[in-house]
Amino acid sequence: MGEGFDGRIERLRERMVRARVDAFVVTHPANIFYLTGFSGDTGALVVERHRAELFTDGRFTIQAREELTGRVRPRIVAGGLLGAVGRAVGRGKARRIAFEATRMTVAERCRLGRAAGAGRPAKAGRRWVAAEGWIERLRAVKDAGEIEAVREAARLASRVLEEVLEQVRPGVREDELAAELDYRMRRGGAAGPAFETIVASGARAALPHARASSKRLRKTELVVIDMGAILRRYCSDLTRTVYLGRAPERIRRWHRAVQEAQAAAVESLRPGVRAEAVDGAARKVLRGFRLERAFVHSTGHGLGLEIHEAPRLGRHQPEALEAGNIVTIEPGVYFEGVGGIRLEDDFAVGASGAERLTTVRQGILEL
Ligand SMILES: [Mn+2]
Repeated sequence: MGEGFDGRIERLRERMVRARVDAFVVTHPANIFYLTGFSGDTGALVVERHRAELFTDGRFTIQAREELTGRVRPRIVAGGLLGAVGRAVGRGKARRIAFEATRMTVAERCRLGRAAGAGRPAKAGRRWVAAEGWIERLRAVKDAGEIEAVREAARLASRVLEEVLEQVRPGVREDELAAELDYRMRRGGAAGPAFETIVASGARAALPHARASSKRLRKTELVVIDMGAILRRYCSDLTRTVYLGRAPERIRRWHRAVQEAQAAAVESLRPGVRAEAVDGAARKVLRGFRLERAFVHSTGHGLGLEIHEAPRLGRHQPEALEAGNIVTIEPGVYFEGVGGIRLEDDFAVGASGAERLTTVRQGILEL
């Protein structure tokens, strides 16, 4: 895939050099996969300036040998993983050792520090550096293989939603539809849904993160369907809102507002634009409809190996977008006791604009 795993580790090393860090203990599974290709759920990667080792246990001996195609060496340990990692870095020459501060519990951090210092006087000058987002920032810029993987995941989710729209009618339960969506995604090759599939109807559609319930759909209700697939390890994320019947003018206006807000945000997508400006573009349109108070979340988020990752398209996000970012654009409006409307598609940011990866039809869906 693209530059390959060793190239990704080299870019992490450039970041380590800038921070004068000698070793980096990587514990977040998605980050370990991104840097090495190892997909086991138990592992710790130690990246030093001139070598990288993946610590895991005996259950993963074969898998590590098969998946580590780059220069990363597997190291099979018995007993506590972080203890072994701590002892190894404690024996080495590394003075400044970074760890993933947002991915480790306080107890794990203590275990690591104790093991590094065990049996010897505290090494003069050793410092633990709390790194935040170093690898996540690399992951935000996708290579061609990653973009293709998300494109396929987006196409699969889109096709499945189009198929299941035929079953969206009064009388069917929310959780039946969610199960049907999940089943068809798996039949289509997905490892599973990228998150718990949302089917929220009637007043429940006002809850942006509602869980599919046993409620049955009824005529003249809004139904928000938010779903995504994990395919070849990459996620997609897609939302459409259905109206059961012929939508009254008020609903049409809300839908038009959300669709125009989405279009304005998509129009603004290009390298160099600030993430908060993309959010602002959607918000401005909704303000024009006097609906800004009904928009209770941010405009979108990056997606890739995880369903929510950098960059975040919300308020107070000054960082600039880059070619290779993949983001959702998903404005919505929500009215307590009435329902809600959200539209969400996935986009790859390219040099001259955005490519839409999701392929479901747009416009108001009256079923
Ligand atoms: Mn989303």
